[in-house]
Parts: sequence; C-alpha cells; structure tokens
Amino acid sequence: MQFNSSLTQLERLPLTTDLTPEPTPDDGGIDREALEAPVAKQSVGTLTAGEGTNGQRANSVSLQKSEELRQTMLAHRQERQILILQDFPDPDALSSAWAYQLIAQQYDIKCEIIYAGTLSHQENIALVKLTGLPAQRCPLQNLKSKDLSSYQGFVLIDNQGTTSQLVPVLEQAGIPLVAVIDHHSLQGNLKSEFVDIRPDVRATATIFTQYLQTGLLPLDSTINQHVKCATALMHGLRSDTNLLMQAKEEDFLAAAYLSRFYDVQLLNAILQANRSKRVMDVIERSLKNRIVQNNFSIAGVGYLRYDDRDAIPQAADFLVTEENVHTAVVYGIVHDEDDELEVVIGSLRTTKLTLDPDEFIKEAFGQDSSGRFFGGGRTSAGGFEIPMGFLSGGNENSAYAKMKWEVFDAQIKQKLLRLVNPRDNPIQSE
Ligand SMILES: [Mn+2]
Repeated sequence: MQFNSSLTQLERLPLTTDLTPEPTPDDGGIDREALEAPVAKQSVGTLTAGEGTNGQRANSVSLQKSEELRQTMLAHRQERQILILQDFPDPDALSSAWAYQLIAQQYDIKCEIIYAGTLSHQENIALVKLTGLPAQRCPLQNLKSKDLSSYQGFVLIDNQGTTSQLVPVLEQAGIPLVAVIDHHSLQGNLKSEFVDIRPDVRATATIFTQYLQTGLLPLDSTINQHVKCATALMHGLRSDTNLLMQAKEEDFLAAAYLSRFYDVQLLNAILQANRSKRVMDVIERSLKNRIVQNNFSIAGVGYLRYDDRDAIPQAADFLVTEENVHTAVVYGIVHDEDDELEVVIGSLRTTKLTLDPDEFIKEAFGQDSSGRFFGGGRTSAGGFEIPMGFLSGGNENSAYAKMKWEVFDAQIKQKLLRLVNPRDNPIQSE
C-alpha cells in the first residue's frame, strides 16, 4: 500500500471495460450443467498465451487446481462453511473470499466471511462499503459463544491459520478444514481436503481470477455483483503486487482478464480514501523514532489503539521511500480494550530483491514455545505478532507502561540489528 499520489500515473492508463456480454442463463448466470462438467480447457486461452515453460506449468497447475476445487465443492453441496481471513484482512484476502463465496453459491454452499480484528486501513473500509463486500467482523468471544454445529467446514483464504485467532476455536469444535487457498510460503502442516498454496504467485486474487477464468464462475459484466467482485479482485491484486510492479506473468494475465469486467471509477473511489489523523500521528512517530543502519530503517511507535493497527504497515510503506533505505520495519504495542490484550505488531517492507521478508522475520524472531513462528511474509512485505501474555495491561500506571515499552522496544531492536549488522551499535538518525 502506498500514498495515493503515487497512483495517479497508473490511474491515467487507459483501461477498457467495454466487453460485449455473453448470454447467460436466467438463474443469475448459473449454468447447472456446466457445474457437473470438468473445467473447460478452451476457456483459458489467455492462460496459455505464455510460450515459456513457466507459463505452461502455471497453466496446468491452475487447471488442475480449478478442477480439484470444483470436485471439492461438488462433494460439499448444500453445506454451510465459514471462511476465515487473517485478523486484519487486506484487499487480497477480502476480494478472494468474496470470489470463493460466489463460486460456492453455485453449489448451494452458504459461506460466511469472517475476521477477528478490524478493517483498520481506510482503503479496506472503503472497499467493503463501496462494493458491499460481504465480510463481517467476528471477535474471538463472539465465535466462542456461537453455535457452530450448523457449519460443516471452514476455509482459509490468503492465510494458513497462523494469522487468525479464530482457527483454534473451529478446530476445537471439530469443524473440518475444507480448503486452504493462499500465496504465502508454507507455514506448516495443515490437514485440509483441498490445498492450493502457491508462493510463486504474487496474490491470492490471481489464483481466484484463474479459477473464474477456467470456468468455475464465468464473469458476466451485466451482473452488478460480478463487476464489483472483479473490481475488488483488481484492487487486491494491485495492492499485493505494489501496483503490479512485483507482478509476474500470471498476475498480469489475471489483471488483463479482470480489466474486461472491473469498474475503473469504483476502484478510483476506493483508492481515494483518506488517512485518519491518528494514522498520520503514527507515521509522524515512526519518522521521529526511526534509526537507519545499513539501509534498514527501524522504528518503534509505542502504544496504539486496536483500530489503528494498520497505521503500522502504512508507516513502513512510508519509511521505505527514504533515500538509501531499502528495508523498513515498524512495530508497536497494540492494545485491545475489549479483551485487555496486548500484542506487539510489526510490519516489514523492502525494495531489496534479495531480501526474503519471510526468512528475515523467521530468522529475527524465531518461534514460540509451541514451535509457531511469530510471523512471516511474501515478496517485499512481511509482518509479525508477538503476544504479550502475562505482561498485558496495567498501563494505567504510566511508569510501568513506559518501562514495558522500553523493554520490548530494546528487545525487538536487538533481534533486528543482529541481522542488519551483527557488530555495530545502532546509530540514531537524529
Ligand atoms: Mn495476499
């Protein structure tokens, strides 16, 4: 994610939405016979456009996975499923889940899209409001008190369960994991009926666009919901690829397909959303507190409200734009007033091609006592979450709160600087 001003050039590119709609059956575009038929190979013409072996391999993987997903959906007709997004979902997760829901609808599978945290980025709030995207906040306590017996399965999208508090509740309730669709590096062993994890693809929205394209749900530009979902997928794809700068052939092909259906004006409206004052304040703190060493910019921003959590990646996005900085890490203590819970949240952004955020974060922070990593990443971006457990709360005592922040701040800096520069002491940028 980046500042709006940097978008203007791309926004001016001519993008067409004029596609002659194909005739569709009366029941909202659902062709019952087509559901029974294996995915049609001829419908993926653009996927085979690549002559290289990579293009061909990608094509055969997407065809095979589409077919597997179709079989999985057939086997779960008329069921109810819960789609779990990361606690703070991004456009890639939100749009992909919506696409899953629309595909599943054809098989009479009812899906509820939920996340435990909040939509803290102004663009995400705009995305959900302006497209009517059917995702709902479901805090941990709400899920715990919910009768889960009517759900036959849950699905993880754009995550592998490590970034959601909700997964353990579903596991304990004995609800089976039906599908995992993600593009992050493999986070561990997952027992799922359907698995499509492709770390070489830059966005989950690309994977879902391929599902649509291979015939799991042929998009129709006369159906309003399809246009909105295509717009959401375009936003997800762009935001996970740094406006296509990190996009690979498959992502471009997916974007090309979506360009026939998406609504340019709607996407523009989503991108126009402004930052709140509190987000601006966090960016200011990150600027003041940053230390720059070996082209790394590291900033602790202290305490933040739960709803402002997304200010952290936005601050990292900003710090990485400084001259001579290739990697920025911003972190703070996020306080959830409802649950008296505190967690250290951090974000990494890098423009250095040889730096793997996933490896870097795993190496810097290691694992917790149960062997779970505190975070991970994808190309150019990563994040971590360190629960504060017993040390949570007690912040009415400001001396204690200050001391606690200083300890965490020092510890995180030590761990990061060990990798940034094994010997030297941090140099203050002021
Ligand atoms: Mn993603």
